[in-house]
Amino acid sequence: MIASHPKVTEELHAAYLADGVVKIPNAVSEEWLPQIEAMADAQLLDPGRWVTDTNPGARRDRLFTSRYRWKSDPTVNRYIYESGVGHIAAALMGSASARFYFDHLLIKEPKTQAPTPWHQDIPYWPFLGKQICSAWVSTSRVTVEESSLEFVRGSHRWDSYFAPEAFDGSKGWVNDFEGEPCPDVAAAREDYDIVGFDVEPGDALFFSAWALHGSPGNAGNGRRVALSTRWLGDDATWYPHPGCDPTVTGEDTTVEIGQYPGDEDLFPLVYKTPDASLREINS
Ligand SMILES: O=C(O)CCC(=O)C(=O)O
Repeated sequence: MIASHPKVTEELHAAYLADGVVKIPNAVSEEWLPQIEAMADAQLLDPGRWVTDTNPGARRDRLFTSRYRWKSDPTVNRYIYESGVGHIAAALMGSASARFYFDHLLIKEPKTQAPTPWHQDIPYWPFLGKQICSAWVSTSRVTVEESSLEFVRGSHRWDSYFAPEAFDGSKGWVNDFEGEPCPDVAAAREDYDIVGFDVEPGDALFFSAWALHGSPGNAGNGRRVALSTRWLGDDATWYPHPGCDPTVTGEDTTVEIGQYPGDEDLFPLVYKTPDASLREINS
């Protein structure tokens, strides 16, 4: 049986399938927001292992990201299991379950010039499958001008797989990928059906890993803190490849290429419908 959730109405589910993105108002209760902000402050002071940073140490004009903290950071760990976003993700993806892949903290200090470049998530990740999504939550009210996200509506259905690009412009693992570069959406916005979402604290943008998205710099005077969590549905399969994120590789798991990633230590099952057996999820 496919997951259902009171916040995922039929209209929202249909919009997710058609557009590749929806906003779920108040997806996350407000108690999480100061905890995420405190975790972000701590990361800026003492960054984790997997960081990108366009302007280290600056209080303005800086895009800082830190990912894969869930095993060591108690706030992120509790958020994954207790915030309920995994359940909503399962319902939107039309899946009976949601396994967790990784967390991604994205901070844009005031007056940050750097946009988050237009990209698809899936080529960065060692998975294939249509039931893979993110839940992006900002701790404060943000408009698109203050760096909320924009999407090319329906791009998750294009069947494209564009080369990943580092958010801070650096060379690195992404360069091992050989393939079609992402189109320059920013240079020809009128050619695309772009939809942007202003958000209130605790709203979540759920979007397919295949959807083309990005965000402008932060023209505002406040820090923008967002936590994006990544979710794997029933049809996800393991697909490590050159140019994908090195946080988790084939050396870390016994899952074989093409198999469902049922590795509890690396990709924990956070939600499943009461009647879903692990056998169903694996088939
Ligand atoms: O927060 C941002 O600027 C970008 C977020 C993003 O690309 C993602 O969560 O996949």
